Amino acid sequence: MSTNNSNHTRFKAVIFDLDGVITDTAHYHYLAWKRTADSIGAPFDEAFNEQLKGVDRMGSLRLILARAPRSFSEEEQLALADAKNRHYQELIATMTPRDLLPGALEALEAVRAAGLRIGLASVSKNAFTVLDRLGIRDRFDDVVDAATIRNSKPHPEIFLTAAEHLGVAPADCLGVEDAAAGVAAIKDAGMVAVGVGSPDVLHRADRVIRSMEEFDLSAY
Ligand code: B16
Ligand code: MG
Repeated sequence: MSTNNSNHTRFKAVIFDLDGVITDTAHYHYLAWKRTADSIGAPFDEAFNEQLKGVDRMGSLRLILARAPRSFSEEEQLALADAKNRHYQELIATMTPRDLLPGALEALEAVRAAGLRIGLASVSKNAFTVLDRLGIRDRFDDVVDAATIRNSKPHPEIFLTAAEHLGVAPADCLGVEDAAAGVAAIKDAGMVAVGVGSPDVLHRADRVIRSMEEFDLSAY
């Protein structure tokens, strides 16, 4: 465990992704999309799911439907997205503070101890519910409301919005992401990117750590 309380950092803010960084809701998204995809005969597995990380709900559905055996009307698409979201909400309703990923809380504490601002950049419209279930909403100076974001990751909009809300220049922000689309969003926002996961997937990240337990503010 190398999470570090050092004040030696050149950054003024850290902006975290939620799914896959703070908690493993990525798995719940997978389960909910898998059931939807199975119901319409569209192929779906963990590898394909990787492409959906950081992509908003309708964008994810479009990627799934591109592999489905028939086309779907707009009305059918909305019904499918709604069914997925209801299933996802059933799954996250069971979450507790025990669902914080190892090292996530320590990372938030280290950033706070170093006197930096803390933001959350999740395109999930369920992010506030998840933060409340985890009991950590008040640890963020700003949580971007996904409903106000027009462009999903990999577009940099959500990270730029978080920086603006925090009153910090993008160049002074460190972004933390588990998805390739999210790392691209951080880099295109002009920030330094920490990837959490595999270097093969997160090749645009400035540094990749295997888990949040390796997060070290003084390493960048
Ligand atoms: P919702 P992030 C993203 O959150 C997920 O990675 C992505 O898989 C999901 O489709 C998206 O949120 C939308 O979520 O359906 O709850 O609005 O990675 O930006 O925290
Ligand atoms: Mg994520």
